[in-house]
Amino acid sequence: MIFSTKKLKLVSLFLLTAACSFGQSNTSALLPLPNHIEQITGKKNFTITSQTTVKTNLPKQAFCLFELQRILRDRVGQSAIMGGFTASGNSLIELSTDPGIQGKEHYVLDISENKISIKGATQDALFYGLKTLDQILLGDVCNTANKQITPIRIDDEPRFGYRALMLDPARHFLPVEDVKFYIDQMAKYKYNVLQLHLTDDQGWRVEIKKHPGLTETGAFRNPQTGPNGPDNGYYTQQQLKDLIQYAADRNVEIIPELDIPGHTVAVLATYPELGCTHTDTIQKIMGKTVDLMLCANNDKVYTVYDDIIKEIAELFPSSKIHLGGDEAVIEKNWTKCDRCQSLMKQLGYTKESQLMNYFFDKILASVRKYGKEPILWCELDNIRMPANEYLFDYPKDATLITWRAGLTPKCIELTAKHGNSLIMAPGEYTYLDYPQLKGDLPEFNNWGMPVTTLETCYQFDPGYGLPAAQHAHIQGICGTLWGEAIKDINRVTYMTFPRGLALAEAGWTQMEYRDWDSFKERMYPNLMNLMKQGVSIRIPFEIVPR
Ligand code: TNX
Repeated sequence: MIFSTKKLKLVSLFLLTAACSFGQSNTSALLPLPNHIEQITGKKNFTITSQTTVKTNLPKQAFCLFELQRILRDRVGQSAIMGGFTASGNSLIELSTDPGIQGKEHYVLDISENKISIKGATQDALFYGLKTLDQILLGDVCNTANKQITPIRIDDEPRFGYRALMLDPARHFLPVEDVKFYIDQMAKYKYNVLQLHLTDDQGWRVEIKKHPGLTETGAFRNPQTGPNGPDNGYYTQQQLKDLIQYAADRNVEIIPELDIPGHTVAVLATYPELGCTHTDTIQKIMGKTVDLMLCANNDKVYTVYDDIIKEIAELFPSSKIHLGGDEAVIEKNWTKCDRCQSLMKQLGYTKESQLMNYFFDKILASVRKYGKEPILWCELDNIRMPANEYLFDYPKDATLITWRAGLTPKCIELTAKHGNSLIMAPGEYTYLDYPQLKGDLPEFNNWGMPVTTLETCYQFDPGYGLPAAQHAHIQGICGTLWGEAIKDINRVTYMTFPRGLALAEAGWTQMEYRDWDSFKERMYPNLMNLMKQGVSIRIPFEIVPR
């Protein structure tokens, strides 16, 4: 084929730009993409030497200082001298809090010939500056190999303050060490919340000192398989304290979830008397998700849960407790229960679903009494309502999470109207238990679930394309990894990555900077890094050009 001169010029221009954009550089592995990057050209590189000194106003034991040393050791095989407050020199790393920088997670990373400066108002912000530095070193392999870093200035803060992943050790138990391993991966991508789904039909996974029966019975659905199988096990309060601190060091807050009034077989297996009048004698078998519920008109439900919420509130420093509220099959429980029916009459209710208000009024009173705020799954009860009418009776202090496929636009609209905060976990984009590709490992294709590909995940805009004023109440995102088919940590990470990278960018990066092609490029070094660090991930073969 013969090109015209004009065409040739175009082709060479294309080849030149392609060579530049495919060339490995200091931005090749930045993920989530920072919101402001300034390349500084024409200046000399920073060199890491045996004389590189750290200037800091942080206390000696600050986690960020250990993290800085770890990064230097792992990426360039060098540790820096801890010079403290007055350090100086021509290879200086300054890692200091600076109250002048607005925003809890806002960091400024400035690399010049003689100095790397990482500043932010909090240690959380500094931690993110370090994570970005780590990715600069990961991406710019040739310079890193020479212990060099090219000058750059990154001034970055997240689009959303709530960037969560959810684990479900209730369905299949995950030992503490595995949860820590997961938190390590979350921290690399600037996630800051781990929602722990601690109770469900399949298991009760948290020690409650006043009710030891909950774990004695509820944590071992298959006792003959040993104490630590995927079906068995629970976290002691001491283990959770340690886990909470481990997460906090990495700027991850753990939010506990106790799912009620449905998803409660593990409680009912221990205390059958907490169910409805007609379910007392049903044998409670933990294993499957079933329709049983706690009774709405049973004082013992409220006293036992007050005890539980008290201990949970004392244990978890988070200001929030998630109380579930999803998939309550009212017609098989409260509709048939003598006690619930008489309560309805007494209160003058016409629909059983109104008992949800009564139930959560009582439960949320305990949550507030112990100084916490509730989170609930957003259920718009369109099944029992006339078409296009939605029941919305949530109290204002409840943060809701939208999840049901198709209902998110309605959840956004109703929460805005009623003044509730909202977290985005729409099934279409953020369900990490859905298979990543049709025919991908059959065990993940149970229930004929919909497929959520990496590209679909990446298309997720947590603002749902709305103007900022209409989504100001959206706090952030949550990727949910339900555990029915997820039996161990390798499966957990396989289902999370690389889709968790796409969601991390959805939570952090402004839409105007997000781009699928750029994401794919930046993903590769990160996948290699995860694999090198022993994380089982899924390689997205379907997006590799053939
Ligand atoms: C729905 S999402 C559930 C979970 C299941 C999940 C499976 C939500 C609030 N409830 O109990 O594990 O679907 O995808």
